[in-house]
Amino acid sequence: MQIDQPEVHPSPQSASPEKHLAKLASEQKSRKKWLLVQPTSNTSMMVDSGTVSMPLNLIMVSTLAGELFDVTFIDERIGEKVPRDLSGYDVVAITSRTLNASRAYAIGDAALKQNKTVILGGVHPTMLHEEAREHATSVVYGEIESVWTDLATDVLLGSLKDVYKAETLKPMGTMCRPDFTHALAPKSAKKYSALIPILATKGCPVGCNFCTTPTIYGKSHRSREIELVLDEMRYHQERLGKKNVSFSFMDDNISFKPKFFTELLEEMAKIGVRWNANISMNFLHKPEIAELAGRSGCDLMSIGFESLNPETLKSVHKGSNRLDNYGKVVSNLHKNGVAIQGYFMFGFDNDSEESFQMTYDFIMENQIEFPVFSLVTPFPGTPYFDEMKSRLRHFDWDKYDTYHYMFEPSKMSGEKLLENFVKLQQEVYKGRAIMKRMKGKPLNWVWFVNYMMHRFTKKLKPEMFL
Ligand code: B12
Ligand code: SF4
Repeated sequence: MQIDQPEVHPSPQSASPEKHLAKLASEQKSRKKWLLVQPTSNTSMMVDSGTVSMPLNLIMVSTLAGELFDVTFIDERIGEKVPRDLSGYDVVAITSRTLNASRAYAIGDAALKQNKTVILGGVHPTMLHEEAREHATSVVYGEIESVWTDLATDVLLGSLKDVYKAETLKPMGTMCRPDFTHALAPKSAKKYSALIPILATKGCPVGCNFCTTPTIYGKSHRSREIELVLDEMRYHQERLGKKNVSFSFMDDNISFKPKFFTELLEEMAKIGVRWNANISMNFLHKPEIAELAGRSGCDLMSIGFESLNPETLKSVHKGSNRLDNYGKVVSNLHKNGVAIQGYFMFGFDNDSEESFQMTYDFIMENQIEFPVFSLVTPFPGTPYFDEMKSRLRHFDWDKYDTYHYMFEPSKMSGEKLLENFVKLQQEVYKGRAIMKRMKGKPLNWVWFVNYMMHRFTKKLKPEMFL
């Protein structure tokens, strides 16, 4: 299928597309009704259970849609239900990643049957827009902000294209500040984590071959003006009546541009917020960066160590990870009171049974507070998926949650992989191992996470990952 490029609609001669949209919107007899849905997944693992984070992706959709249309926001992960009868809505807009794509498609199909306009967006529909289009009227490729004027205009004109893909990405400074009103309206919103999602940058040019970000946003790395990020933080401080509000950066790689990152942190240090972020290790081995992170209120950094095997790091093009820096990164952050959520992946061709022991030793020696283990999952649309497609055991999207066995690695049988995968998790979350890793750490929610993981990992069995 050809991807339609956004076209400029016939409009009053001199009117810009934005003015044309404003005019059409003001001519609506009554505001169209949009139902926005965050579907849940069928995964049995701890992905959509417990406290979930506020979905910034759908919040950005509701921020834009809410300006022109009436919006109802449903997040199935916090127990809200999509009504069977959709007669109260004109448009059903659904966000989807791979692990919840089958549920997103079921909602899309049900809405199409009731003659609703269905819009699918998010990582999975972006990567597989032809597949997604079978369950929707239109698919949005990538971020909504860059196609919104065309999409909203077409909704108002009642003539939608198959796919909306921006020719150019908008500068982040022109994007609206997220409006949480719709997401926080239902009573069940109290089930969301208290961390406020925020974005300072988008994109990541590192180019790991298993990641969708370089495919969607290419080599671009955009950032907001620092003052806009601080403004948003101050807004939440005022709204909540306290200084130490905790923010969770949703950026792909917030530290990619060191100058921007350090300037942002220097300013954040002045306003007294707390924060955590996903981060790549590119310059975290420098003591002054760790000092600045601690001083600016960082509680936790989520770091993709991915593997202790240099061959594996090379094979996935994770150029930002240098094994000889791993220990330095951890000790620098710890010295400054920053806890570490360390991500480790298994199942690569270069992995052997030894890889598990090496990872265990690294975690224990370095007292990683919150280790997270996953099985390598080639996601559709990534170079890794193309490379591995013929070896994949299934294309059941429900199992693309990074906790399912995807292919047999070349140096180990599938049974050995899963056996060791379960054993490692149980070992690092044993009572004694927790005490050793957490020795001297402040009594806070990280202890609680360890306790939950202790209970969860005890029940794990290799067959649960099949
Ligand atoms: C921060 C983050 C997290 C956070 C927060 C997740 C959350 N609640 O949103 C945490 C750490 C909790 C997390 C968990 C997981 N994550 Co994550 N995460 C990300 C990351 C880095 C940023 C997501 C984000 O919020 N970006 C900011 C928002 C504003 O941008 P956006 O999501 O791209 O949304 C825009 C567009 O997609 C579009 N859009 C989105 N939805 C819709 C809907 C409509 C109708 C329209 C029109 C447009 C539209 O407009 C949005 C606004 O610009 C992405 C990478 C990425 N760039 O997507 C990975 C990513 C989404 N995660 C990924 C994975 C695998 C996971 C986990 C399965 C990991 C795990 N095993 O636990 C879980 C799954 C959680 C879940 N239930 O979905 C994968 C998903 C791959 C895939 N094909 O599905 C990604 C893409 C990273 C990768 N490997 O490539 N994640
Ligand atoms: S460093 Fe992280 S965000 Fe960047 S390409 Fe690699 S996995 Fe994706």
